[in-house]
Amino acid sequence: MGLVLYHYVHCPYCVRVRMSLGFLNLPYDSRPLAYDDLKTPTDLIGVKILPIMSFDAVPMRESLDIIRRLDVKNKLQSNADLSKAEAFIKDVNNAVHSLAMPYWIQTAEFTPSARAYFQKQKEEKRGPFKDLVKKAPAFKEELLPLLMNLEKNLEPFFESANLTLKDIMIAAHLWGLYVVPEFQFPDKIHAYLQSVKELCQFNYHQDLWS
Ligand SMILES: N[C@@H](CCC(=O)N[C@@H](CS)C(=O)NCC(=O)O)C(=O)O
Repeated sequence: MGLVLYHYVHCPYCVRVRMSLGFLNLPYDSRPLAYDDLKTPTDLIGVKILPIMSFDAVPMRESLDIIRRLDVKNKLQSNADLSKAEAFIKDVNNAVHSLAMPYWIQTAEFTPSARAYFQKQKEEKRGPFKDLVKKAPAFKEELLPLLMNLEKNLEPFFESANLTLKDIMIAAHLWGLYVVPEFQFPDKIHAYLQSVKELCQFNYHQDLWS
């Protein structure tokens, strides 16, 4: 099957698809898009939202639907109840994004025009990035108990001896924090994220340096 993935490097929903492709060992054509490229996604699916996976030239959106379609042998248990992973993501989402956004735009993914576009869009919702950076200690404090609680559920994967889609969802959402200066994951969470990374053959920025 011809697989083409359109994605933003920083986007956790896109990262979960890339991690799943790596875990399932599926070759694909990787197309990282600039954040201010409105035309490519709109031409494909009528709206600007990524990830988009093209299956033999037929485009599909929604990360979990894409992953379920890829996981034909259910190696990721992608049809299981994902509500606990969803709940964790909902809890960490604001702090993760508020911490990471000001630094995501400094990475190689962003051209000057994409950076300006992203900042304008996101500041409308979250306020000036410079204020988010000032509030970083509060966001870190908000995350700590959530990460401590996650630690308790690692066996060594999320409530499981084996990696499942829940781990990919959780790891993809936390991954962006690695770009935040002076943010440190608790040791056990860092080890967990690294083992998910290894099993998924995942490399955050590889597409930009190839
Ligand atoms: N429910 C969607 C969510 C995808 C999503 O929110 N993507 C964001 C990027 S992280 C997006 O493309 N938003 C439109 C934009 O940023 O312009 C999925 O799971 O695929």
